[in-house]
Amino acid sequence: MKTVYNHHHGEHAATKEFFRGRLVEAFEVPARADYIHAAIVEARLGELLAPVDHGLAPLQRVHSGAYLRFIEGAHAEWLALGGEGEAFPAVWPVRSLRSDVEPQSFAARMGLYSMDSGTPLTAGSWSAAYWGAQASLTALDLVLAGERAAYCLTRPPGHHAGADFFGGYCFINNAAVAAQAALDAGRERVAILDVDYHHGNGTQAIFYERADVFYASIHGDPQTEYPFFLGHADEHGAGAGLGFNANFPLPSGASNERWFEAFERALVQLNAHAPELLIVSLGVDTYGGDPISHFKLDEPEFRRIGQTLHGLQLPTLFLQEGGYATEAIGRNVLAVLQGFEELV
Ligand code: OKP
Ligand code: ZN
Repeated sequence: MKTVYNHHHGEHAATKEFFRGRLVEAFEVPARADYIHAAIVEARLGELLAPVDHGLAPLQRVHSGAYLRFIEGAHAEWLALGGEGEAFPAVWPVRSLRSDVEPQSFAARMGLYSMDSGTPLTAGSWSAAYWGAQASLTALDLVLAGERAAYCLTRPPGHHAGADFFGGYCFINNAAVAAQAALDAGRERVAILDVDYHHGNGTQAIFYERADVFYASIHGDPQTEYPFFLGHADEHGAGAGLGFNANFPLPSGASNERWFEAFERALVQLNAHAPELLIVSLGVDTYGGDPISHFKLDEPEFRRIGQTLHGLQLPTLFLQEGGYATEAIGRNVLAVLQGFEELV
């Protein structure tokens, strides 16, 4: 399997993030992608390619122009105001406040365009996220040209980013950008399967009222797990999209048996939609040793995920999302990809 590697990922290098009201060492760090890169090279998974620049247009198909312009210039604005290091939002237009008028204040716009304070915005965030989307599009091109599968190795992740907000370490929703690009290239039915520990609220929201993209996610129950405010089992889609969204929340600490039970149920629904393309939001923070998540998967389970996905017989695009047990992340991702390729 070929990998498209976002060689700009290291430009997004936060040192700190907010956690329980305190600044702590960042979890979403460049070493994550470096470990995956090393594992892929060592295992000779396949060729590594650089992203081809597809420009802003495919990002604008998913994200608002105002949001993209803000993110691109935000860190420079922060510096011009005398800010140092990472910028964080601290005020949000929640219920009863207006989000239809864009204030002039930088602090206000940080809140308008975000969902949490846990996502440090750094000098290189835009570049890393932009090239991550380009890497996703380049990997999609491989699959559209006939490759059975491709892997996009990128960070920061994407699935929490909405049409006009960042959050959950995410700025550009790579899965949504790729799905929309596949539709724009003539595919009619795309499925996104999100196996990250966290619900992909951004991806769900972007396609919630649409019948051309089916979204299914297996994740920690939002009653106790981030992103808390979306990802419940009763969210089935709306309007034309009714029946095109399927959530499988599991309690924190759920056994592997329960995880695979939910996975199989998600695949039954996915197959029923007869997608022409499968996009996998591949988070491996479901690993038992993950520092911020609470499932128990390990290498054999990751290999089984890959094998099972291979059995769907669909052109498949793997996009990297979460996974914060840095030293184990390469091994875990490789297990999925090798399981898919049945190099076992
Ligand atoms: C991104 B992805 C831990 C608090 C949780 C948000 C988690 C975002 C996960 N410091 N912060 O879905 O892996
Ligand atoms: Zn996650």
